[in-house]
Amino acid sequence: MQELKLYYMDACPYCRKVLRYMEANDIDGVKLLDVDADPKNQDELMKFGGMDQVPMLLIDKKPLYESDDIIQWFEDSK
Ligand SMILES: N[C@@H](CCC(=O)N[C@@H](CS)C(=O)NCC(=O)O)C(=O)O
Repeated sequence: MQELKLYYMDACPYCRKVLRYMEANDIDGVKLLDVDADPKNQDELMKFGGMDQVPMLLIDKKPLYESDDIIQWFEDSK
């Protein structure tokens, strides 16, 4: 089973789009990490992704940016 973590911010419309998609499609098993709520999450975003942009889905320590690509990845994983 893959380890999945979504780095996001509440105020980010692209993040909300991904979160809405996940809710509508009953996708669970993804750890949600708010980068504004905890500086540790922001540090991890930079450590694993290298780019200060959310949303970022970390798939077994591999970063995937771009909300549309993240949604497509979930679609392909169905
Ligand atoms: N095209 C990207 C846009 C993501 C984006 O612009 N995210 C903003 C927050 S809403 C961000 O992280 N901005 C910080 C930055 O670009 O440095 C997507 O669809 O995921």
